Amino acid sequence: MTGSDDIRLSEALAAIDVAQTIDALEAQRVAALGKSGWVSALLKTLGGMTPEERQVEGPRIQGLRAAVSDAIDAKKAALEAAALDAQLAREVIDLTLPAPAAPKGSIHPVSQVMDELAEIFADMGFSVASGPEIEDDWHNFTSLNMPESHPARAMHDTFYFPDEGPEVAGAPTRMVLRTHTSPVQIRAMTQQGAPLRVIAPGRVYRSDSDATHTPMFHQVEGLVIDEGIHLGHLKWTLETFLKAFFEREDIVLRLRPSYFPFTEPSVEVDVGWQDVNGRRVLGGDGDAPGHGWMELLGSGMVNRRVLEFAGLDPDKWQGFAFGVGVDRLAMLKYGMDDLRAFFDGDGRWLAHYGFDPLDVPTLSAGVGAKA
Ligand code: 2U9
Repeated sequence: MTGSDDIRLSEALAAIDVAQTIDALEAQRVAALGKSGWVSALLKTLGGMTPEERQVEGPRIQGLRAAVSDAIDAKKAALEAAALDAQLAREVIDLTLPAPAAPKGSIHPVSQVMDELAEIFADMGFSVASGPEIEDDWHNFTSLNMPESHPARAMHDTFYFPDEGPEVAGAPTRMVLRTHTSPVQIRAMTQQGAPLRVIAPGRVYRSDSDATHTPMFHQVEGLVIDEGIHLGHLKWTLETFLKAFFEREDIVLRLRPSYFPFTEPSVEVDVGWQDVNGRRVLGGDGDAPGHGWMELLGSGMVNRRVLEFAGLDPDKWQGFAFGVGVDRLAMLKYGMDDLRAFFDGDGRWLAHYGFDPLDVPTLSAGVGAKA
């Protein structure tokens, strides 16, 4: 008995040793340790033995079982390691090959210009503020010196929400889609106080639609509040901003008196342009022959009443503010001629006018590096 079992064991171990696959190994496990396997059959004989016989045969048969089982485990580990080695050898990556073409998105010119503006104004100590696009009447109009009956309200072509909104500043207020980003600066003044330097870029809404107007467009407004602020600070800031943005030193500004309810005095800002091969290019003195002026920005000294609405003492604090259309800035700088294409989501337009996502605007590298 013992001798023939030893032969079967060495045969089984030899078969396990030469097994080349997990399936072949499994066949060996079933032949020895499966329900009808020869080791299982030996284990079943233990029940019919005397205690004395069992004391001898028990450890011997268990030894056979352990020898087969250990050999199978060791061979299985070796086969799996060999399979992994083979897979790793197969899947080796050739780093000298060019990267495969991947689908690539692009940065919309509006986002690009907003990033450029944030970079330019950060360099002058401004932070970027944001606020809700659904505004209450008080923040969008009243606090900006446009009471209920003010004609400027009608000029804003406002989208009103039908229901009455919450109480603001002690009176019920209607909700609107903000018509400008000015309420963002009102909130910045009430929350942060003075001194203050912020720009507020974002979407604004007016019920107006033609070739040069879309119901949603983008603005950036800027606000500086400090002691002793005057129009000279305003002019220097806008000049510095426009020179950095258009990447030309010969930007010339012309300030014209104007009217906005939130600024007093108010000035409209024109930029000089010159004719280069039939195209208007910004730069140069607009009064020279072949040159002209283009209206670009609105601005002014913050109205005393607006400072009071925001909780600041107008005898201590003064400020200037300005506003400009971001879409217009993008068109002027990057040469698009139809505003409506900005919002069509046309992949070909985006591929042509979009920017490389990895090309982040920095002042040191030039804010408008084109993809
Ligand atoms: C506060 C006080 C004053 C922001 C200003 C303008 C003038 C202006 C237009 C430019 C083109 C809007 O996009 S546009 O149609 N904006 O002319 N904006 S002053 O004045 C402020 C803002 C906030 C607290």
